Order: sequence, then structure tokens, then C-alpha cells
Amino acid sequence: MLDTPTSLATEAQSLLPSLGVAETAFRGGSRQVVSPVDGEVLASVPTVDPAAVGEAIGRAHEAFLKWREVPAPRRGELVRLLGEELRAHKDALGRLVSLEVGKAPSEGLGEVQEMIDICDFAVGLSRQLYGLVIPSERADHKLTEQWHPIGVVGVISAFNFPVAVWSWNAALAFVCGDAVVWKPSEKAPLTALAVQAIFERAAARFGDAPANLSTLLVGEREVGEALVDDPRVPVVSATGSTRMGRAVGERLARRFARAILELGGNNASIVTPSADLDLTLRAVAFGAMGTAGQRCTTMRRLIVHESVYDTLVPRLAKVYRSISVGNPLTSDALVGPLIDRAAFEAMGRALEAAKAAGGTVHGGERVDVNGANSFYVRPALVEMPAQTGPVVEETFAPILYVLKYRDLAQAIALQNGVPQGLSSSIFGTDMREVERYLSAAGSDCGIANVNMGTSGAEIGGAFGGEKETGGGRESGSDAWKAYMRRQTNAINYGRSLPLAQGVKFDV
Ligand code: UN1
Repeated sequence: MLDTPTSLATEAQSLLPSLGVAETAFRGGSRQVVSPVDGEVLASVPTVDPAAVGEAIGRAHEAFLKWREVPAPRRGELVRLLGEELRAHKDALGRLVSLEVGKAPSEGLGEVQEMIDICDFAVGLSRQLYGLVIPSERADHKLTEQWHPIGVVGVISAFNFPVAVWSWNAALAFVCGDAVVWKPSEKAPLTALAVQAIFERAAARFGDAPANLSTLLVGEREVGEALVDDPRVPVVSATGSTRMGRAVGERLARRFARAILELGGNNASIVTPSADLDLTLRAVAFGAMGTAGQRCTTMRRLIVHESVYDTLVPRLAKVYRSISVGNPLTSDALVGPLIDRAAFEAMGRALEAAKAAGGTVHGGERVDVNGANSFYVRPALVEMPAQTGPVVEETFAPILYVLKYRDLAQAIALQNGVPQGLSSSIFGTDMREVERYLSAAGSDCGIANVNMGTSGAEIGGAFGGEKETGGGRESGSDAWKAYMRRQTNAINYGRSLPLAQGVKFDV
């Protein structure tokens, strides 16, 4: 319990009930939730005992057994209501995102908008879970492919998109006929509690949704492990570091469960000689410094052609010097806080390593906004002589490494020459260069953009990346297929029994 609640705590504790969260869920618990905005405790949430996870999954599985028989368009109705509830509570939930993880207001609201968008997408999808009819090689035979609900989907999410990531998975899973069990980031349980309450309101309006269709497990790492190891969870979608994803992926592989992994990014943009430099400058600013560099899709490397380097990079350094860093709740600062001390220290270590590797660092110093327990930094622009040291790693902080290149093949090789493969982009108006970049011999990432940064993807496309990013795809396009089980049916409507491949077996 808080003796003297800060103003942020007071606000959070009045927002939570207004979103439908019971006081027992955020008072008197063992885990303190700290706002990165000022380092104060917002609330104390009770956590789930890992031993109770199995029971919760059992209840979710019961819900799945009922839900899978509800027609998909009717399942879509639940997600439509979820989208309505999110619209009605967008301001409050967006604000809570800002309080809990320090996002600027428009980014907190933008995250809730992503939730609304994926709900709309999923509603339409609920009438389009199409299978196939495939020509059979046998007379009087039909070959079909159907998509069926798969079971309980586990969702493990990170602090930086504390609510949207759940929705990309859950909105699809619900229309696909699955139940969802969610383990949110330990750093962001309050927004998760709010989302669960919003879901429950949608379910109540829906009327006859099975109980426990959506389960929230606020807990520590062991809770996530219990979820990953449970044989009644056929799919786990996990977002976070490559280290976490490797552990999750290995455990899932051991029991042949499906992994949807969205892990580290080390996203690069290439600035070609034909780039519109004014547009490039704005795109780099948002891509590299937005969300204080804490998106999976944050631009972390800028590969600039030598002919435009001396024009672009000094202008960029000027923007880095002047960008507003401050309290996102009380000012219109574009760069808010890092999530915690560990993030700040990791940034410091990366900058030291960059200097040791010959880098020239602009910015990167700590900015005192709200005292010793919050961690604000001036974003860092680091000119590097080569792609070495920290440049090939993901540091979850606003550091942009700048490299110079001479020809496009070299730029693409640099871009692809890291272990991660989430997002990428090219700036240029020469269609030969741009199309080359988008071709099979170009970017090796899950996302490749043109004349924009690496972040800020729309929900309509499949979201995810290759290599150490984990290979998973969430959100739009046909990502829904990962939340269903494919069933191939061969049907004989004749009176004889021809075998496939002409095999004879007459008894
Ligand atoms: C993430 O950082 O985990 O593309 C996801 C973007 C957002 C999602 C980021 N739509 O930047």
C-alpha cells in the first residue's frame, strides 16, 4: 500500500476502476509497478503462483471446447464488441499506457488505435477463414482443406507495446475459435488488468461467451515458463528479447508446440543519392527517437551514401541536439523516459563500446527531468567507421549508428549483415535502386519500407521478421493461419476404392 500516493499514482488508481479493474487487483499486492515518468510506485499488484497456472489453463481449455463450436462470424461479434469497448475507453487506456510505460500521449493513444484496428480486421476475417477445394487425382473424389480452431493460445508480451501485442494475437485467436492465456510484462501489469476488464465487459455484452475465454496471468518469469511448458497450449506467441525467445522456442520445440516469435530488431535504413533529404530527416527522427528508441522496429542503423552524407548527417546531428526530451505527461516533449535503470545502463555500455570501436557520439547524455529514479536521455547519434561491436546488437534505447557506403550492393550487405531481421527501409526515388532493394537479392527482413522509417507498421500487413527475430508473423495478411489447425480431407463419393499413386491392394 502507498503511504503518500504521488499524483501519478492517484491518477492511475482512479483510471483503473474507471476501466473496470477491481481495487483488489492493484492494491496490497507483492509486485510494485513503477512509472518510468517519475520513478514512483503507481500500484502494487498481486501475482499468480506458478502452481496455479495449470488450473487456469485447464479452465481456458474448457472455454476453448465450447468456443470452437460457435460459428466464426458469431465469434467475430465478440471481437466487434471488444473494438467498441476499446473505442469507448481509448482515452483512459491510452493515458494508462503513458503512465505505466512513459509513452507520449499520442503514442499511448496510437497503441490503443492499433488494438481497435486489429479488432476491425478480425471481425471481417471472421467471415473469411477460407479453406480450399483441391482437384483430386482420383475419380469421384474430392480433396479439401479446412481451418479449425486449435486450442489455448499463450501470449507473452513486452513492456514497450503493453496492450497492442495482446490484441494482435487475441483478436485473431478469438475469431479463430481459440481461448487466450496472457502473461504480460512484469513491468506493465496495470494496462493488462485494464484490457482484461475491457474484454470482460465485451464478453458480458455478447451474452453467452464461455467463461475464461480470456485469462490474464500477472506473474513473474516462472508463470511464463509454466505457460510455455503446458501440453494444453498448442501455440505460444512471445514478444521480447532474442534471449527470451530462444528459451521459449527451445521449450516449445521440445513438445512440438507452435511458436510465434517476435524478437529483437536491429533495423536499418539506407539513404541513397536520390533520396528526398527533408523527408528522410523527418522519418529518421521518428524512426530512431520515437518511443525513446524502445520499439522492436526502432531504426538503429542508418547507412548513408557518401554523396549525401555530409549534407544529411550534420542536419541530423542538429535535430538530435534540439529534440525535446521531457516528461511526456506534462509537456509536449517528443522523447520520454527509458523504462528503467537497467535500460539506461545498457545504453551507457553500448555508447562506451561504440567509442572504443572508433565511433563519434553525438548526444546520449542523461537529462534530469524528474530526479534520480527516472531515466531520461538525449538520443544518441553515433558515426561509426565500420559495422562492429555494439552496432550488430540490439540495444533497447535511442541510439542510431550511422555508416557510410559507396554502392548499393555494399549498403544491402551492411544492412543484412546482422543477426536480426525485423524491419528495414530505403530512401530514394531511383526506381531501379528501390526495386532492387525490395527484390529477392535485397533486404532480408520481414518488413522492407520505401521512403519511410522502419517503425510504425499498419496492422493490415503481417508483422514479424527473420533470423534472430524469430520468424513469427502476427496481425494482418494471413497471419491468422498460425492460430488454427489445418485439416486436409479426402472424400470418396464413388462406389470403388482407387488408391492414390495408382497403388493396387486388392483383397
Ligand atoms: C514492437 O515494438 O514490439 O511497427 C511492435 C511498429 C508498431 C509495432 C511495434 N506498429 O512500430
